Amino acid sequence: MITEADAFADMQIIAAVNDDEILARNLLASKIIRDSMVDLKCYRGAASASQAYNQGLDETTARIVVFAHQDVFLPDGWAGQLARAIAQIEASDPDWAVIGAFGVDLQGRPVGHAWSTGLARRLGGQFDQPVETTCIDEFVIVLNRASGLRFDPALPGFHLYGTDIVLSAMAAGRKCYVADIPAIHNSRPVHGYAGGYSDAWHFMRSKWQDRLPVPTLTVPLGRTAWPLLRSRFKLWRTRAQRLARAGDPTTDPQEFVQHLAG
Ligand SMILES: [Mn+2]
Repeated sequence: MITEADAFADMQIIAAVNDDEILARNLLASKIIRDSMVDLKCYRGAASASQAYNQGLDETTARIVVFAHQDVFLPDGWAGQLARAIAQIEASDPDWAVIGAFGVDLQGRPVGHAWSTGLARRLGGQFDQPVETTCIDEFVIVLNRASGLRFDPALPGFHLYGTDIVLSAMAAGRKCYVADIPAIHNSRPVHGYAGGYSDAWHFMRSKWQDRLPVPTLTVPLGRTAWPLLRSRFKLWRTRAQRLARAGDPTTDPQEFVQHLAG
């Protein structure tokens, strides 16, 4: 049984940072980091999430490596919830690879527990047992370092690396899970799927062509570019409505924690 103290002792938190104000308001304000219970290493100026995260992996020996966005707030007690989730998973699967807070289950249904400020709503809700997943949201990625997994240095930019690390784990014969480790994603609404997103999507579609179609939390990977075009059109069409509905990401994330209960 892993206690909260054990979890703290062998855990490293890693973040790719490009805005220190957002970092200070969210991740740095989390109790486990504020009280130095777990060490945080920030990587600035990286060309891609993979580059920042692999450097983080190279510079830690911790058993549990948590990759968190700069705009994520980890509520008080979060590490204890993670320790409990790891214990639940290791009771049947000591070789687990990745745990996320939100993702898609084996039937393609969304599963997890989080608050999204960009969507101004809670995603999912409380659940007991961790659920096997085929793809997780990038805002929190927990990696079992013993899995030997790394992020693909060829995946460009800052999108779809949650899907990629899970598909890589599955290709290596390991399982990934979504657990009830709720966090606040103090995000801005998605602006579009052009540019960096499009580059990552095309890379992923080509890399995983033998597994298509692949669900993701944004645009599913398919044999043609049609899903991407359709999603870009839908985002454009709903832009005003989505921006109007979005929460204010400069809010103290502690105010959103109440929405995680129940
Ligand atoms: Mn984010």
